[in-house]
Amino acid sequence: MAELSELSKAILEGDLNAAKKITQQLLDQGVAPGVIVNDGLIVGMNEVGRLFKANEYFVPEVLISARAMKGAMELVRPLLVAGESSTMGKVVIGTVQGDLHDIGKNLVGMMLEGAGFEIIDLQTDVSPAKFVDAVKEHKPNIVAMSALLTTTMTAMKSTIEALKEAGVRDEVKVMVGGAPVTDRFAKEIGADGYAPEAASASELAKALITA
Ligand code: B1M
Repeated sequence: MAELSELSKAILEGDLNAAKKITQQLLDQGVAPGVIVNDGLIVGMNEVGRLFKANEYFVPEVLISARAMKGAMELVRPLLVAGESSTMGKVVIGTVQGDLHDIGKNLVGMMLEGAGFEIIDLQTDVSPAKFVDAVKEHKPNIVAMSALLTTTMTAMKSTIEALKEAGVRDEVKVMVGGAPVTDRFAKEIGADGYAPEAASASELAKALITA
């Protein structure tokens, strides 16, 4: 029997093959995809973050762990997104300018997709102008921004300002999230909503489009 703790360990050790194998075993054992993500993958990645902060891990180790996490997430993805099939609405999602962290953003995208939203993923390091262009081109219901750095979360404000300047701010709801982002910060910058993690991001998106 595979254990969630073994999966966390595989992420911590950046062992892609083990991470994929254990994830598949857990799925075969009937462990829910959400439990695999929250109690296995994210637990491992949080430990990576702790070691990184303590200068015990460096960027290469973190990248290898991130690669293992992504590989495992690809196995969970089809199950997370196999939810409602009807289109709830369209979401343009991206990690803000200057920020290359995409694991949380991808997870949020998967949860939204699973909740029935169509996702247009602008990937990482997305400039305010690129968000504006995507809103004009795709006419989404929601713009979803992720930031993992205290130095890049300010780009969320610049993006909202750019949406205003382009005259499209009132055409979309803006939701924000990521480790350094708070509800208070979201209110300060004029976002419509903040979610602390991926599951509540999906609930927030549903609430925003019915508001
Ligand atoms: Co970086 N990094 N990193 N990193 N990294 C953090 C964020 C950090 C906290 C590590 C630390 O010091 N403990 C720190 C930030 C400190 C700060 O700003 N206060 C940091 C730093 C400093 C850096 C660099 C500057 C390091 C350097 O080069 N010296 C550099 C910056 C590069 C850049 O972006 N310009 C850097 C680089 C990297 C890697 C490239 C090596 C790699 C990213 C790989 C990748 O994403 N493809 C990396 C990683 C992996 C991390 C940690 C270890 C893990 C992040 C992660 O994926 N977590 C991270 C430490 C940590 O968070 N524990 C760290 C798992 C993920 C599922 O969680 O992304 O928080 P998270 O997403 C959650 C929620 O936040 C929320 O839902 C998700 C699921 O529950 N959420 C949303 C996220 N977006 C949302 C959007 C929403 C709603 C909810 O609505 C739209």
